[in-house]
Parts: sequence; structure tokens; C-alpha cells
Amino acid sequence: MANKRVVVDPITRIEGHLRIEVEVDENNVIQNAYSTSTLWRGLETIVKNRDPRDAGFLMQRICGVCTFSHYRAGIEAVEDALGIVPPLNAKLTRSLMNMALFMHDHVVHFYHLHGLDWVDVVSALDADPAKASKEAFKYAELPIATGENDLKKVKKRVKEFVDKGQLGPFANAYWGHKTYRLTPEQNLILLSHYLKALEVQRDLAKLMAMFGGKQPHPQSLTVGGVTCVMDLMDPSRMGEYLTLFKVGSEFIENAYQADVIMAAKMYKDEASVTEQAGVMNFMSHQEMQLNKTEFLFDTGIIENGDLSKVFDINEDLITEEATHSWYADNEALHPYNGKTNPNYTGFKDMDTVGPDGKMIHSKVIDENGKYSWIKSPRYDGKPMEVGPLACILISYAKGNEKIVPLVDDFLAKTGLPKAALFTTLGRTAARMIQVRAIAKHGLEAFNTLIENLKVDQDTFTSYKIDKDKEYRGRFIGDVPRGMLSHWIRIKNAVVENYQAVVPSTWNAGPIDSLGQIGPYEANLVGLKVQDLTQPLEIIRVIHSFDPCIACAVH
Ligand code: NFC
Repeated sequence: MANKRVVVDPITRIEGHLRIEVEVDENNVIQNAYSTSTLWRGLETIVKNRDPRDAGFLMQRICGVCTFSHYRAGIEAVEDALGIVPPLNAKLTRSLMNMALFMHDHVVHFYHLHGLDWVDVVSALDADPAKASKEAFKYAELPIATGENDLKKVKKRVKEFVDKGQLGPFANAYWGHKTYRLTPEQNLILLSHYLKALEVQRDLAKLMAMFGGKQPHPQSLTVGGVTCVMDLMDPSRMGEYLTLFKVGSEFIENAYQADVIMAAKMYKDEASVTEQAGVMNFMSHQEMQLNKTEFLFDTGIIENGDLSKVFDINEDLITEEATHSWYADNEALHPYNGKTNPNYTGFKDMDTVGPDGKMIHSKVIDENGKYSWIKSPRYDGKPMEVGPLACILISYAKGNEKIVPLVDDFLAKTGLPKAALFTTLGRTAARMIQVRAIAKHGLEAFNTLIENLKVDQDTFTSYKIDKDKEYRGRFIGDVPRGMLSHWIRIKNAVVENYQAVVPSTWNAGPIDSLGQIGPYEANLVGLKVQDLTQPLEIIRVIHSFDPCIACAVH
């Protein structure tokens, strides 16, 4: 029997426009998968011929989610090009802003974007709140928002929605799907945390605004340093950062961490989240400066899932190609020489599985030609997964003493082997481990900043741009979805070329000229879908990457 094509478009609860097409065999096992974005942005062309001092502001518009990431990357690429080293106070302030972004990002991802892939909201209506309240103590020392009365209120609130036939944000999901594994009481705990996380994410957005002036799109970075000098000198402002950081940390420990452990224990026999899959190559860059010399997370590359060796990154081996992307130039180019010239070639006709399971006439991507606005980044010609899983695996494999205990704690509490890290479940857990590490160790940056401000108030390094000189520089770091790099060339004091190689591009990019598929696609191949009209397994795998397609296409 011929394979059937299934189209999932749009993938919701993500940032941007992502479409997934898969071909399944007669047993509903995915044989081929295609990841595509259907909307082009064009920021790399907009920034050309502009004043490089504006690169941060222009690149910030790539994304409304990791708005700080591209802002900082645009600024630090210019600093690198001009040979500017910002003062320690500026570096630590940027680091503290980055921590706020990660905490906000991962809490929102687990509860509001990915959570309902694990939680059956309708099942929570059958829960016994008293039992659920006791259950919460199994996973957290000080459970949050899971007192019996809290849970009764949550149940009543959601029941009212359901009785009115208005599920609001919980509508149009696959409630009752066979692969949901939590008990009604566990579903109720997570539902309560979903609602609580709406408050916590507001506090974490404020945490970013403490030094950023506002969120999204903070405004306090400048080439050479930071401009939030008044905030750094204001004890009440600094105190508020500390208070909000602690609110976030407590939620991460007693809700997020606890819920991931609970979900991992219940899902550990569900093949769709525990089977090893993917490109098995991982890359991440050091991040979260804690003091003059130390960073919380490590740099490196793991190949073929082998944790016994971590390779250094050679920046010269990073390329992007467009063999299957809607751009004119196919060849693999280093980002300093990258090109972004759109060349849209459209869709083809084919029958696909319709909403009721019957075949319908459709337009689909042409997998033999160009089929996505996302390019294919490669390292030494190989696809790489980037993101929290890469960061945690690399820091773990390098024996990072702040990360090893947290990974071991996760494995001990869930009874999972190390191999389980290389799965959808492992990817979801890694995001939690990453912010747990920030919550536990991030304030070292805060304390270093306070101590340093007593003897040194510098926040800016002055510089000059020589019109007659040519410059090139780059930023490389890890942002919430993984390794991000920005590459700039400056000539006649304007931007001559600019390329952003973005985490979601690494993960969501299409097939390359050698026929190698990217991480989203590789994680779908081999996956069995129980019901083709309710492709929850596909959504769960894809959501575990926390796609940001605004970033991926830029
Ligand atoms: Ni948008 Fe991103 C940045 C991506 O580069 N992908 O994490 C960051 O968005 O969220």
C-alpha cells in the first residue's frame, strides 16, 4: 500500500508559522517528514546599508519572544567587529537579563505551549481534589497552588467552562487521546499550575524589565555597554530584581521541576516520547556569565550521542545552505559570506488525509524541490540539534559541577537511564534542568555585580568606527531555544552583510544537498501515530523543541 500524506498546519502554541507534513505507512508509522515555514521575513536584507549601531535594534525585531536575544546578538556582533570589550558591570547586567528571559521562556513553554500535550484537561474534571493535594507532596517539598481548596476552585472554574461549551484556551484539543498518561488528580495539579504560571510569567517578564526598561523589546543595551545605570545604582530596583528572581525560582523548584518529574514517571513507557530519535549530534555555546571568568553552561559538540567525548566548536565549519529552501543560492556558505535572495517556487497537488480520515485533494510541499523559507545550517556538513537538551548534555558530559547533580537528580527521581535523555521526554526535562540551574546558581552574577559596583561603576566602553576600515565580527551564544550566532561585515561604516544563524533554523531546517534531514524531521521519522485525524504525537515531539519560526526564518 502506498504511503499516505498527513499535513499538520498550522502547528499552534508556538511562535510563527510552522507546517509539518509526514508520510505514514499502512501501520501509521512515519516514513518521511518535512518541516516547513511558509512565511518569509527579510530582516537580514533590511539591515544592509544601515548604521551598524542600529543592528541590535533592527535585529531585535526578528522575534517578539526572545526579543532580548537578537538585540544582544546584534550589539555584541558589532562589539566583536570593532574590538570593543564592554565593562564587567555591563556583561553581568546582560547575563542577569538573559537569565530572566530563560526563566520566563521555559515556564511559558512548559505550561502554556507544551503542557497540554501531556495534560488531559477534561480528565481533570474527574479528579478528587483532596487526593490530588496529597499527590502533589510526592514531587515537591512545598507544593504551590495545590491545596485542596485551590484545586477545588480550579476544578469548578474549568467545569464552568466545559458546561457552557466554551473551553476557551482549552478548545480544539485531542482530549481523551490514548497516549495521555496522567491520572485525573495529576491532570488537576498541572492544570492548577497552568493557571498559576500565568501569574508567574508576568513576574518574570517584570524581572527582565528591571534592567531592560520594558518587556518585550527591552531598550537598555547599547554598543559598548548598558544604559540602565540608574537602575544598577538604585537599591530598591536591585532588591526588586532579587524578589522577582526568588518568585520565579520557587515556582521552578516546587511546580515546574515537580511536574516534569511526575510527567516523566507516568510517561516513561509511552513509546512516542521515550524512543531515541533525531540527528544525535548536539552543539551548544557557553552562556550565563556568573563572574569575571565563569559561565554556568559549557561550549561543545557531541556526535552520534556519545557522551564520552565533547569536541570544541570550530566557527569556520558553520554553514547555511538553501538546496531545499526558497532562496536563489543553493550552495553551503559560511555566514560571513551568506546570501538571502528569496526565490519562492510554490506547492504541488496531492491527495492527503482529511480531517475525517478520508483522502482529500490538497496542495503540499514539493520535497524534491524547494519547500521551506528556513535554511539548512550545518556544522562540518552535519545537522546538529541545538537547544536546552544540547546545553545540558554538553555541560553534563564535560562534568560541569553545577549541572551534573541536577541531571543525576532527575535520573534518580524518575528511575530513567541516561539514554532517556536523547528523547522527547529528555528534551522537555532538559529545559527544566536548565532553568533549575539558573534558579540555583544565577544569583552569583547578581552578587558579583553588587560587589563590583562598590569599586567600579563603569557601564560603557567608548569606541570609534573608522570609515575607511572594513570590519567583521560575530556573536555566538545560547538563547532559550539553543545556539544563536549573528555575523556582520561592516564597510564604509555601514552594514555590508548580515546573517543570523538561529536555533530554530538549526532544528527546523529542511533536507540538505546530501539528503540529510534536520532535527525536527529526524525526530518524527519512525514515530507511530495512533490516529491520523488526531496527530498528538507529532505535536508533542515538535513542541518539545519549543519552535520559534519567526526566529527560524527571520
Ligand atoms: Ni523567537 Fe529565538 C532566537 C529562536 O534566536 N529560535 O530562543 C530563541 O525565539 O524564541
